[in-house]
Amino acid sequence: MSLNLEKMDLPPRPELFDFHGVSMIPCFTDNWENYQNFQARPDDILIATYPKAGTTWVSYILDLLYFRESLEDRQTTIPIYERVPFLEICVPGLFSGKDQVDNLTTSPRLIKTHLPVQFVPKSFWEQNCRIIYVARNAKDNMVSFFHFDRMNKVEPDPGEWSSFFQRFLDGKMVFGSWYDHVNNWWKKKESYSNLHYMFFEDLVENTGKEIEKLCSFLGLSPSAEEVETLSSSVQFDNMKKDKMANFSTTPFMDFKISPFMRKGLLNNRLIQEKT
Ligand code: PPS
Repeated sequence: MSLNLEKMDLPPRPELFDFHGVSMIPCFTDNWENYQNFQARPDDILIATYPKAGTTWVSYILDLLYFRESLEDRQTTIPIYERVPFLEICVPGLFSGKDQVDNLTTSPRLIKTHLPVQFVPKSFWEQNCRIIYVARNAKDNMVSFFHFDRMNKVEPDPGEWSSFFQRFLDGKMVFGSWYDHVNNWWKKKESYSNLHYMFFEDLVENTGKEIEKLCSFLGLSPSAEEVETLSSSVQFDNMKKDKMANFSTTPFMDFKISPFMRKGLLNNRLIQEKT
């Protein structure tokens, strides 16, 4: 089933509820049974993050690494959220990320998730799939999440900054506590070796080096020139103006309130340097 967002009749903003100890909203739990039974393939690549930690950026890099040469119009005609489907998302009767993944014809399949590690369908572990986890510092992650919840009409109402800030500290966010998320994924590295844990800040500071590390994990060996070209095509300004990467094609995001790609800066580090 392809994603027909034009037909989407927007419901009121959802409320958070507790789901097996994690705050969630229905569009990520409605399809729980189905996506828990997802059948991964050994060459599937899962891109996992806490929301707003660089999912789109890493998805875009991987998509270019695998498909830039072979599928040239892919980058100009298919939005990134269809190239790299969001496994757990579902609007019953309209679309499901799991169906989108099942219908992918490309290989490897690139799959996005924000699930905390304990919610990842077991088949990914059984198939020993490659998993890339991206973590972002709490402050920038929280600020990005706040502006995202303001502009994304299918997220809970963020309210005022002060109450949002407290909720973030309390872990009452969609997909739960930032701390539990980054920490439990970090611990998973001890028992699961096919997990590449990377940091948003490193990607900002030295994109080429992080792409090289990614390639080494993925068993790819692009030339230095290819890495350089890729690194410049995925810089913030390029992605921000790319309609297929900046989410401007989604009707439930109000870009008059905030763009999806706001800053892409190391706010935290800039502040630290000034003080
Ligand atoms: S989502 O909705 O959870 O999938 O969002 P996600 O893609 O994880 O995170 C969005 C933030 O990542 C920033 N971003 C980038 N920063 C720098 N360079 C590049 N190329 C880039 N691509 C995405 C994006 O701007 C969001 O951060 P903020 O701070 O809100 O700008």
